[in-house]
Amino acid sequence: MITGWYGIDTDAPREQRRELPASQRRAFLGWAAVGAGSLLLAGCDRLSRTARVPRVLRSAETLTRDAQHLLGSPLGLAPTYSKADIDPVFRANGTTDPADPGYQALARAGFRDWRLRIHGLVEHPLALTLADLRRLPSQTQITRHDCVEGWSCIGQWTGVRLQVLLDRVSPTHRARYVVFHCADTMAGSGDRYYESLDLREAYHPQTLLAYALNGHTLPVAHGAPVRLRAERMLGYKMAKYVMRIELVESLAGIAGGHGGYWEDRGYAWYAGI
Ligand SMILES: Nc1nc2c(c(=O)[nH]1)N[C@H]1C(S)=C(S)[C@@H](COP(=O)(O)O)O[C@H]1N2
Ligand SMILES: [Mo]
Repeated sequence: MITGWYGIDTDAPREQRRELPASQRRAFLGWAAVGAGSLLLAGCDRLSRTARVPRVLRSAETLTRDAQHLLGSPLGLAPTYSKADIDPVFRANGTTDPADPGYQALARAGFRDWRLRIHGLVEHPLALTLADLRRLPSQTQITRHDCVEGWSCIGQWTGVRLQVLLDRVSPTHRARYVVFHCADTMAGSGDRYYESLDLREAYHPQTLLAYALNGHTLPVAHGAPVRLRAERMLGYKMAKYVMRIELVESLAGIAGGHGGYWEDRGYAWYAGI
């Protein structure tokens, strides 16, 4: 386990962490182009600036995103914390026990039969077991989760960088978004939870598919067997119970067309904090 690169623990071989594949290089150039100015943001209460205003107008949302891209440091890393900062109990929110019978059967069998499908606009579609994921280079990070409802929790997440998986499937040049399809249907609507990121956020070095929380197998309440961690985003972006990942050119054809279960109900798609 090597500590310190990006302030993150990782056991990825050094050469893997240094060399940017072409796909990531594209996203990286975006960060590198923006440069200095991050100090301006230091010390602000990030949560109170954004978290209480979920219903951002779509135009204002674009403005927020562009401003953050301009002000962000080249890598735009979310803050990381020490072990002493970890909250003893990580609050669970939204679905905490999916009712879907297929999911429940998978959970009863310890997710042995679960397969993570990665498909859509990719050269090499994949289906991975949990054991496959655990064999890939892992990354551990202690971060703060900010829910739009106004609470936060600090926890330690371990998983595989989404970047590692994307490099294996090779998104085609048409792919622009990564969609996460979840196992749970939401009370009331009966619609399935889903979320999406653009490639820039998907290739971000802190974006993980996490299978452990605070050193333990991810509990069902927090999204077993894997959940997304997109550390620069609000909590609702971090899809739990991920069943398949789809690369698409446009979000228009999926569910309500706004890129996520809550987005289809008026929340901002770009939920950067
Ligand atoms: N599949 C799924 N993912 C989800 C949700 C959900 O209801 N279903 N809730 C979201 C919200 S609003 C938050 S704050 C976080 C909560 O994650 P936690 O239960 O680990 O705290 O998950 C997000 N991801
Ligand atoms: Mo949330």
